[in-house]
Amino acid sequence: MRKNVFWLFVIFLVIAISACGGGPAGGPETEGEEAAPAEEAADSNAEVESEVEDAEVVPSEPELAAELSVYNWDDYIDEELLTAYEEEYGVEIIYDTFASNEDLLAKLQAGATGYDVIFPSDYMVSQMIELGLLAEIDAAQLENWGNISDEFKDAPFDPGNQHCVPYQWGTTGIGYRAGHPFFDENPPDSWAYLFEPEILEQYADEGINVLNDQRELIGAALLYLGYGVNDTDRAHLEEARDLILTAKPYWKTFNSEDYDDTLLVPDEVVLSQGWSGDVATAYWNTYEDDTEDGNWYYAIPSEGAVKWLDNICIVTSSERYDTALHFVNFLLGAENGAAITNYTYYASPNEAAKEFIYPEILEDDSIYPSEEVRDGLQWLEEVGDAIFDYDEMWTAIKG
Ligand code: SPD
Repeated sequence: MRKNVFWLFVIFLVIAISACGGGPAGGPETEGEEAAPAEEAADSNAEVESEVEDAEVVPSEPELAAELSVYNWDDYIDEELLTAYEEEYGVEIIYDTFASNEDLLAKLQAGATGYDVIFPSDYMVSQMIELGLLAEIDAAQLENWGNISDEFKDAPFDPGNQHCVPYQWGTTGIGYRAGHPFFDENPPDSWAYLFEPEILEQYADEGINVLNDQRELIGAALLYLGYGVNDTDRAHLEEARDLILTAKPYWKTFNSEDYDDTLLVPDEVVLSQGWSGDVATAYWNTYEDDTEDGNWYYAIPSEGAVKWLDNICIVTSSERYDTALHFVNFLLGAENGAAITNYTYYASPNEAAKEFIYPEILEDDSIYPSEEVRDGLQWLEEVGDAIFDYDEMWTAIKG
């Protein structure tokens, strides 16, 4: 009788152990179910059986979650691409937009969860890495990684692309209304056209917009004053703040979100600090076949300007990491990279995409400036604790 109880106990134990080894991983419930790594089996037969089960369930594509939450700059992707991904892979994309790197950071720092894929710029990537907000990736393992030009890999803000991959790049300059009598005579090739009252007086009543972006606007003021865009000297930052406060009464709007569509195209302003692709969008959205021209031109000021690279990253708190990575790889496809640029008019770091990008975009030197021009531009970098001074100046500027 005692022997029977012993064997019953052994049978119970074997069943219990094999039940543990063959079950699904206890991963987040939103990610697709994945096979768990084989537990150590009670005997060699159980081990072989467990391996066979695993071999049968490992999919050639990762199993994808039902949803993916993507948080991007406003108007920064052809939404048909999102639909294409949804239809091809059965993943519903929850899409939301932000207006600046600082808004994105504030949202994540405020504890927003649920975002999977985000698109911060260069300097913000390093800040977010330090804050532990970005998940690690192995970019080299992505099937489409080879499409990205070497020029944009391994940037100082994310050595070895351990967290992000390049998305789009561009410059920050001045957009101005073509055919305007003052600009016909005086193309605005200096930040003076944004900051000098005696110049601003010539067209302020027709509307001027500046980017609602603290690093970009303070950076432009620093350049005009002869300093670098990453200056951390408090006295220089105060000078930049004062220059901005003097010019501010001449400005109509602070808008970096939808200024191309709401201000430039409908002629609500005649001059705007702007990002290359947004001004190009305004140009092409006002293009007339008979004149073979659009209404908005772009200039890079002689004192220098910012060049920037936006990136695709996965947030640390993502519960759908495999799906996020799958989506990142999808965006790096050659034709998908081209679809993004053909929609946004920003330059693509995707070399393989060039074959599919419209020639008029590739030939437009306001979108793809010459190497010589690019060499004269500056990257925005993280400024360490001086960010508190920048914040203080920004509060005074916006107050
Ligand atoms: N409309 C989309 C604009 C995206 C621009 N990103 C620019 C970042 C520059 N610091």
